[in-house]
Amino acid sequence: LKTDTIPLKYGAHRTGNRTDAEMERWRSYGLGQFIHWGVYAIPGGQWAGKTYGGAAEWIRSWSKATAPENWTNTYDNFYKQFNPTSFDAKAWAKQAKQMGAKYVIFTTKHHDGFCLWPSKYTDYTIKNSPYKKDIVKEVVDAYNAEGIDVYLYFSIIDWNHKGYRSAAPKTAEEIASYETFKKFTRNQLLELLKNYPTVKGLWFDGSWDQAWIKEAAYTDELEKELRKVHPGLIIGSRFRADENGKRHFDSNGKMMGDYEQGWERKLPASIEVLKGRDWDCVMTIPPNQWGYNADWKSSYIKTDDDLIQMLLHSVSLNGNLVINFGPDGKGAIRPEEGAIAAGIGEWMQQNAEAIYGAKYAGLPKPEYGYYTLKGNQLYLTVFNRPVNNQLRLAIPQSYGKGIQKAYFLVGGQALKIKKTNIGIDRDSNTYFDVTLPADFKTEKPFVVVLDLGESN
Ligand code: JFZ
Repeated sequence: LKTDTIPLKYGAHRTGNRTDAEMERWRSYGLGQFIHWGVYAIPGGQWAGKTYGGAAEWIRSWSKATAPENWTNTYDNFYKQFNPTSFDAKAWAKQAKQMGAKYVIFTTKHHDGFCLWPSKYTDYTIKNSPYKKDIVKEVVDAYNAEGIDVYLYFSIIDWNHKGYRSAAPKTAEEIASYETFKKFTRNQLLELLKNYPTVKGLWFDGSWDQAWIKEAAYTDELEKELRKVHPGLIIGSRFRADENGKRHFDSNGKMMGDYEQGWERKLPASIEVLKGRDWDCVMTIPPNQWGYNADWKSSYIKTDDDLIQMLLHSVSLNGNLVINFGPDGKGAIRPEEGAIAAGIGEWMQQNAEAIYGAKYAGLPKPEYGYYTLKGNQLYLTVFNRPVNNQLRLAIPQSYGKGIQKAYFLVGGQALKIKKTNIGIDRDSNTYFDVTLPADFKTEKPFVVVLDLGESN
């Protein structure tokens, strides 16, 4: 047994993965939806004829050199025109359900500090916008009604709070001021859990500030408190640092939180790098835009096939893929995003069996696509169809009884299997040739079910 070498007061609260029902449920999701929405959707990446170069939800931090005059002040008054007349939480939830999402992560408060719920602890909330109504509640209720689990995104960065700072406080005055921010943050988090008791977890962001990193005792205590008031709560590794300033993983290399939250717009190359940890990947549709950006033409927009491939990549390595949507200032999800959701949904309606509850198969990645495993069923989702229509699958002799039956997931048509001795004995493999019918035509990735028979 390996023991911790560095004594820590505020390190990981646990060794290894959680084993409770809530976390098991999280593991079975496969696909999720992220929504970034706030007053940044009003400028949508541009203002007064000028275009901001970065991610649209960061536009408030536009550099003075290129921003319109008096920009921060303009931004901080956008809430007075936040009146999303097209917003329909039920329509969003229906669309997410149709796409096949099992959970949603929703921005309650991004870095600008604007709260989409009527927080008691600040005036900078939806309550003081023309819209007035509690958007977080509408979202939680609508998604829950569709059977979709809700996770609340919460930014530690808060550009609107007077006590917020990025650098560690030094003077007594600074320390006192930061104390007000710490109290405020705790109050808001407890308020969210109290107001929306059905939420399954909190998704933290902006926890990289030196001021926050230095607060190991406070954040350790706060995490414990949040878990206590909301049993089963799921929190990723992007919340706090240990007393040595280590984030995600403590000074002994143990993960702080329930799953690895570092897979942002990137995917692990292999199962090895994950070391058995739970993880999910949050993915934008453009290269790096989370909030609504009016200009979708000047960057590559991922297709539904790109995203389905990322989904298979994730699930085949025991992770979930979370696809981000950025509704506009009126609350509408842009038609292009709607089409992508529909495209993924169409595929999921036929093939989700290979996704939900499916896991890493314990085999090397096949050149044709991705394996996922559930019980005795090995699923091969094919993205690269061989020109000779022979899927040659190398199955190690240690891997159960080998392939007993093969058939298309859609339609159930049986496929011919032949054991093929190709005269090389790499890893003691048995080679199975599964024949695809020559007249089988598809423009989409397709799933071949490989039945491994009853396990002994
Ligand atoms: C953060 C935010 O700044 C951004 O606006 C968005 O909300 C996104 C989901 O989260 O951006 C990050 C956070 C972490 C990394 C990169 C961008 N990271 O760990 O590489």
